[in-house]
Amino acid sequence: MAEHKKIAVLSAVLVLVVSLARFAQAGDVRGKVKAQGMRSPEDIVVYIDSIPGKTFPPPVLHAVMDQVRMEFVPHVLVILKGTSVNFLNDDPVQHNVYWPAIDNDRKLAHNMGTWPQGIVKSFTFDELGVVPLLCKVHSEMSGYIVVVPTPYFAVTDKEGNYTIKNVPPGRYTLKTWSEEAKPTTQAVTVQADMGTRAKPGCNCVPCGCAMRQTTNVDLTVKQ
Ligand SMILES: [Cu+2]
Repeated sequence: MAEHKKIAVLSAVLVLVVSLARFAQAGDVRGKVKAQGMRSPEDIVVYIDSIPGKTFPPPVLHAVMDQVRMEFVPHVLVILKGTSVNFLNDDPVQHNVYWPAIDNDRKLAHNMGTWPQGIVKSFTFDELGVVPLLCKVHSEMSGYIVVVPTPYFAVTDKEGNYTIKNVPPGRYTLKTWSEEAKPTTQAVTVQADMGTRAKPGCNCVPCGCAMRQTTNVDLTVKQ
């Protein structure tokens, strides 16, 4: 083959590969978590476990854990490792924030201090695991921060529904964490969708909705 023809063929292949990569877009992983023997399927963390060879820069925006009406809000906050959390106090009384351990490691215990309404204190979570939040002023208060290794996570709603958005095609390990149930693990494959699910009436350039697909994974957790 003449040199210029080879170059032309290679260029065509390259254009095709680039276009395919553009079409193999991320999809959503969603489903329902059944909570056996538990009061509620709410506040269960569902996340994709560490992906070999992949690291994720933490978000610039801080996550927020509020204290309002004598409760940690949200009750369960899930974040990517390295994320900073702003701790707020929205009550007219002083609150404290401390954790006695991270993933049962007492060396990672920390006391953020006690402060009045309107003050914000930040902490960056560089260790993976479950951070049980407590308040030294109000012993009945409790909340959780769950630090996970990927940005692909969700927390279930009251009915146990969850949606993990924008997961690139690949094979992953889906994990759950909940205050009451034992952790579970489940393999999941997110397939590249080449545009076979166009919505009726959708002009898919440039909206791209046809490339989006949903992988359904229902889970069961037990105490
Ligand atoms: Cu308090």
